[in-house]
Amino acid sequence: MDLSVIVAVHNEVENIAPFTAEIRAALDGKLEFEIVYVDDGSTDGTAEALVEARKTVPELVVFTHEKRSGKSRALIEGIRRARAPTIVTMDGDCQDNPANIETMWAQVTKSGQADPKVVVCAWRRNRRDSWWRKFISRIANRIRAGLLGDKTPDSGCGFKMFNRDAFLELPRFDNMHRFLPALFLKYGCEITSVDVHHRPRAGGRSKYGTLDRLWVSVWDLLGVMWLQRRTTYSVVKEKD
Ligand SMILES: Nc1nc2c(ncn2[C@@H]2O[C@H](COP(=O)(O)OP(=O)(O)O)[C@@H](O)[C@H]2O)c(=O)[nH]1
Ligand SMILES: [Mg+2]
Repeated sequence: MDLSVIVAVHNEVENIAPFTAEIRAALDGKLEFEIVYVDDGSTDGTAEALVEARKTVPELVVFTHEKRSGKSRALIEGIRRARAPTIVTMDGDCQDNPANIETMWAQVTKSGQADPKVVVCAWRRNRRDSWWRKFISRIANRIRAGLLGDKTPDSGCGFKMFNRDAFLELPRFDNMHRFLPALFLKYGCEITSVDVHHRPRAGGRSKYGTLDRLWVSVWDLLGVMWLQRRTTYSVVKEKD
């Protein structure tokens, strides 16, 4: 298998059928893949919709959390259970376009095969959210880039491709998904961003209040700055 697509969702019932079908259509015949959904304690019938979608999307694997545990935890559990060496994470609200997976795959496999050190981040230049959401997110991205040196213009974007083992080396904590470029860099990976197509939310509602997200991010930022200073990474070679 080449690629595991990981989608963490909370209350996205309307988006399950269209998005799983769209991912399948984008990859079918091009790559060997699976689509791993982690339903994070949804209360709107998301889990049932996923079971239903499995009838027409045989590559779909579904996990559920009994209790809502947050997006990072859901992504971690999905990635841990993924079967392919390369992972792509996507939001489950149909805003990310599965057609862009190919562009990211081309970056990761530039050397002829999937490079475990390459991390590809999506860059939503034409982001289709409210001006307020875009404004707050631009500030958050700039602060992260300035304080962490994460070399990523859209670090908060949930659409990213990377090596599974490289991810499982990283320290794990709630909200880590917003800091992946900074963490990967510290662990010897190389980061690139590619332009992607972004779309308005197809159905359902956004799960985050903007100001509480910003506030939580300040706290997390301090933690990641500490982690950066306390992380040493070295390449180990066995002597002949
Ligand atoms: N697993 C999990 N996923 C979540 C949670 N909150 C949001 N998500 C998912 O994260 C993705 C992006 O969320 P969204 O509300 O659209 O955020 P926005 O795009 O920044 O407005 C969607 O797939 C959501 O279902 C959560 O608590 N747990
Ligand atoms: Mg969204």
